[in-house]
Amino acid sequence: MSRITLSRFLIEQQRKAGTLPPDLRLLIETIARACKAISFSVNKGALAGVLGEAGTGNIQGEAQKKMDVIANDYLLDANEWGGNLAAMASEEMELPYHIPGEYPKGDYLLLFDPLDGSSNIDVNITVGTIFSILHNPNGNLAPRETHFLQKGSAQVAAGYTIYGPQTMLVLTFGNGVHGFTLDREQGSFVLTHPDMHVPAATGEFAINMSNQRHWEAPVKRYIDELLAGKTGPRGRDFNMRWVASMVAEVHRILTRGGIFMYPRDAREPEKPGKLRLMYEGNPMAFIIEQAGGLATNGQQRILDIQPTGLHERVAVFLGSSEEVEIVTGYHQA
Ligand code: AHM
Ligand code: MG
Repeated sequence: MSRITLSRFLIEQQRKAGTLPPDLRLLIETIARACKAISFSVNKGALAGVLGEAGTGNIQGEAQKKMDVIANDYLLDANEWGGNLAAMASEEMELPYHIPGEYPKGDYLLLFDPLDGSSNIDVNITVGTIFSILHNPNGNLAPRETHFLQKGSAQVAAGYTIYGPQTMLVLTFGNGVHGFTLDREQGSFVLTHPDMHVPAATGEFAINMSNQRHWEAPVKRYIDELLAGKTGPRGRDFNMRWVASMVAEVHRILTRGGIFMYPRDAREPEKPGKLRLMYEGNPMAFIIEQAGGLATNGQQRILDIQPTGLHERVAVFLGSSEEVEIVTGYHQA
């Protein structure tokens, strides 16, 4: 059978009545094109002079890498003229980016973390791009910030691109999760991982253990039980991985199961965690749920949280359903 490129996959989905509107298909193709450009820059690294610090900070007060800025610009440039968007919002920009007056507008909103895990870029470890697509409740008129503040359950599509040994695009528009590998010779994404599924059971967890002393009691209890191994309450050994790139952790979980956690901690008690709801929590929760896993903030389903700010944080517990249920249950106890 001939290879199914991203374009063919999307066109075939569009033909299945109602599953994928044409303007959403074009938007996904445009995002994929921008991610291809990011992939080539990431791959060139020092050869293209794209490693190191940008010398600027973002709205979260984090130092930006050159590649954070480059990836953000690629996504803005590729998407501003396509006619499918009302506006964009990025982890790297304080305010929404409105489509310049000379271009036609569409009624979608695009949100992204242009280079997730960017602390890894200079040491040649996997990074990624995460994106989320919403309808603009204001139609194709310029949205206000409040129009972005929709629950994750309202997302029409979400995905990520992982820049690892292979570049892959993993996508959902509410119809399962599908993975495409970039064929560099042909310049196209090819369907290699249809219907990705997170196994319900796992023996692998991911958390930054160096923060252990700052965690809340339910998280301490859960991790203590995993670490106790065969002789503890779980009666078996668990293995740990921590890449410090959420995209890499989620991709591993989609491939072989696992649980990923970034809990709230006592270092910044006013913030419910490190990760951002709109750019990381919601799109990854949508993908994980579509693949049969679960995603909560310990209290509730991430996709049910009503956002109150574009850059708000969220505690994240996601992955294999049996484990996410246990740690979420400990928060209710
Ligand atoms: P970033 O979007 O600024 O790269 O930050 C998010 C990243 C996640 O990819 C990863 O899970 C986490 O930060 C790692 O944090 P830590 O350095 O505390 O382990
Ligand atoms: Mg990130």
